Order: sequence, then structure tokens, then C-alpha cells
Amino acid sequence: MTIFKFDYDGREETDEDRKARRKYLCKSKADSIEKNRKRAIVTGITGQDGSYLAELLLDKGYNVVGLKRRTSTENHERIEGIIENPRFSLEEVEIADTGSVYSAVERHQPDEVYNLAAQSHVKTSFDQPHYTIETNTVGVVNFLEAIRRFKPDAKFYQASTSEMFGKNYDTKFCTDDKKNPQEKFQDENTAFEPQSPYAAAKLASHHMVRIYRDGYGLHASCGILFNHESERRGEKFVTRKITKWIAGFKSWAEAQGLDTESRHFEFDKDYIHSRRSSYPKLRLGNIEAFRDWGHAEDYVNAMWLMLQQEKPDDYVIATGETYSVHDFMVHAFEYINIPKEEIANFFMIDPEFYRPAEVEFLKGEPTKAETILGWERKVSFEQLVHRMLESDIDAEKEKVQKELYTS
Ligand code: NDP
Ligand code: GDR
Repeated sequence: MTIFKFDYDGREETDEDRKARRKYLCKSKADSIEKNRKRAIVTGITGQDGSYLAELLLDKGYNVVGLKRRTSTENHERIEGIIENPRFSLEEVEIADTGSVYSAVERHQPDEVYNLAAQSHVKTSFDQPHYTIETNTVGVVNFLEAIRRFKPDAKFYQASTSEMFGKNYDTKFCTDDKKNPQEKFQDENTAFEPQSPYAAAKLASHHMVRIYRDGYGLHASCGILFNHESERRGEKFVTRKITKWIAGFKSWAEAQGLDTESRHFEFDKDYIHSRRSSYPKLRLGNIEAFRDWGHAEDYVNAMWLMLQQEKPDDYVIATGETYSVHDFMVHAFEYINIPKEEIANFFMIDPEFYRPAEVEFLKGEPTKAETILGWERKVSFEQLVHRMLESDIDAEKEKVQKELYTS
């Protein structure tokens, strides 16, 4: 190792000189670390995936610029843990607004851009198709164009979705299941057949990414992610709706000194009655739909891995397992000691939650991601359900404590 020696015009180095030299060397080391630090832009930062991805990138030493849209009140709950981090900054950008996207890319000169912002609710996309296309397609084209013009060597990640497969699946022969030898699945070669404005908008973007990749040589990749949930999942998605309801019901029962067993209650079409009060039943739509559910923490890792590859490409990210919404309920209710045979007492089917067109079956085949990216999921289905329940039950307990404290 060469030790840098300062020139003191021939005189001996004093203590003060030594201190100044150390300070100078520390600063230049820090400057060089800072210069080599990667800078990432993450859109949809206030959402489930945006918050987990930002945490992952900060842990890996990145500078992260989180982009959020303007809202009349702040919704920073999911990013509370990182908002004070000096390597994290937050900016307002409407992704459907070309000027604001161009300006963000030009100013920040990112090494990597993760586009997670979207109108992400499938049912809402039937009510707001135009807005969905503005955000989920025009927003993506804005980023592709901005990168092409202002930072063509930036790597781009687009949040594609298993919804693009819609009704479609492939089949393979499965020797394990004698009764059902044709196993259904979707992978990178399965044809797309979207069933909602959400999926059609995402599919258009999926193709645009490929076109910019092939046409302009951008390092742009799409993750075809199957459903992933977490303690931070939006409350209108079915898994969180179920776990949140269970936590609320448990808390209501406990406030009356009861456990959650059916024998304490009477049931009518809409309500669960105890001697003292009533609790509205869980209202759901199609509980026969099958989904491949993983944990968001595992899935954001796959996003990062895709941008670390030499060549851009598209990858299916999934668990390879599928469960119906009813199965999810069975696992969740079991956690509060309500057996499968009794869960029908606690929920009702409400046509309001049906969609004009449904995706009935999703089960991803993640072999390509496992082989090329070395990706693996760590959280099992059972752990996912339990983690979500624990978190919602704890939040209910905290709410009760707060109410007691303030009343
Ligand atoms: P969320 O709904 O939790 O987050 C979406 C984010 O996008 C929010 O931060 C939201 O802001 C932001 N956003 C919405 N519209 C705009 C806009 N016009 N301009 C700027 N920001 C906007 O979704 P997830 O985190 O679950 O999903 C992330 C991405 O991955 C989405 O693109 C989704 O479609 C896709 N995806 C998700 C899957 C899943 O199972 N979670 C599976 C496959 C794909 P605000 O907080 O203000 O609403
Ligand atoms: P999905 O997730 O549409 O798969 O999109 P969601 O949780 O909304 O629905 C899953 C399945 O449950 C059925 N369902 C209900 N859904 C909701 N939201 N509310 C209900 O009350 C209800 N009852 C039954 C649905 O019909 C559906 O079959 C999610 C989103 O994160 C997308 O952004 C992402 O692209 C896909 O996953 C992969």
C-alpha cells in the first residue's frame, strides 16, 4: 500500500498536520464512495412494492429518489422508516405528465429506474379505464422516452403482471397427481389474453418495453410478477381485506370477554350477533378464483436482480403454487381457531365485488428466474398468511390501547 505523504517544505509533520492529512484522506475516500454510489429512481414509492424496494436499495448502498404523486394529505405510512435516511429523497411527479417525467430523469441522471407506479386495482380499472391507461401505459412510455433522450445507459424495470395472461394457461403432464394429470401453469412463453382494462394497459406497456429494448438497445426488463402480498398490502386487495376483517372481528369479540368460537354468536344474512352488539360479516366477491400468492419482500429482490444482469429480459416471478380465495380464508380463519366447516357463518357473497370479467386461474412457473437470476422465494404461503394476520391483530391491539389511553 502506498502511503500518501504531504509536502511540508522539508519540515517535520506536526500533530496538527497529521490531523489535517487524516481529515483530507477521509473526505476524499467518502467523496469517492459517494461518486461510485448508484442512484436509483423508484416510482410508486408510497405503495407496497415501492417501500420494500427502496429499503432494499438503501441497504445495498444506493442513493434513492422516490417519486410520489401529489396528494392533498400525506400518505407516507409505508416509508416512515426511510424518510429520514440521508440517502433517500422524495419528489412529486405525476407519471402521466411527460414534462415532469422528463425533468426527473434529466436532473437525476439515474443508473436504474424502477417503474412501480400504477393504478393497480383490477376492479377499479373497469370503472376508470381512461385513467388506468394514462397511468399504466402513457406513464411507462414517458419513462422509456425520457431514458432514451436523457440517460440512454440507465437500466429500466417495468412492473408487468400475471393479469396479462388473463384466461390463458398452458398445461403439462404431472405424474404426481393421478386424478388430475394435466397441470395448468403460466410462464414466459404462455400467450397473453388480458381480461381487464388494467391488464390491457399493462400489456401495451410490456410490448413498449420490448420495442424500446430491441429498437433502441435500452437495458429495459419486465418482471411478470404474480400476486404478492404483505403486511403493507393495500386494504382493498382480497388478502388484506380478509386479514384486516379477521383482526377487527377478533378485537370486537375480545372486547366483550369472548373468544372467536362460533358458539358465542348468532348469525343472520349480514351480521354476527353477540348478546351485547353486532358485527358486519366479511363481504366478498368471487371466492373460487385461484391465485399464486407470494410475499412482496421476496419479489422486490427479483426486480433488483433483473437490473443486475448483463442483458435485459422478461421474467416470471411466482411461487409455483396456487390457492383459491376460499383456501386463503380457510388458512386465515384457522389462525383464530375457526375451523373450515364454520367459516361460511362469517362471510357473505356480495355481487358488488364481482368483476365484469374475471381471471379464474393463475399459477406461475418461475424456473427461468430461478436459473438465470438465482432468485428464490423465502416466505411460504402459510408464513405469508400468518405474518399478515399477526400484523393486523397487533395493529388492532394498538388501536384499542390508544382508545383506552385517550378516553
Ligand atoms: P400499490 O397500489 O400498493 O402502489 C401503487 C403506487 O403507484 C402508489 O404509490 C400510488 O400512489 C402510485 N401511483 C398511482 N397512480 C400514480 C400516478 N398517476 N402518478 C404517480 N404515482 C402513482 O401497488 P403495488 O405496490 O402492489 O404494485 C406495484 C406495481 O406492481 C404496480 O405497477 C402494480 O400494477 C404491479 N404489480 C403488482 C402486483 C402485486 O401483486 N402487488 C403483481 C404484479 C404487478 P398513491 O400511494 O398516492 O396511491
Ligand atoms: P388481483 O388481486 O385482481 O389478482 O390483482 P385482488 O386481491 O384484487 O383479487 C384477487 C381475487 O380475489 C377475488 N375477490 C376479491 N377481490 C377484491 N379485491 N375484493 C373482494 O372483495 C374480492 N372477493 C373476491 C377477485 O375477483 C380476484 O379473483 C392484484 C393486483 O395487485 C394487481 O395490481 C396485480 O397486477 C395482480 O394482483 C397480479
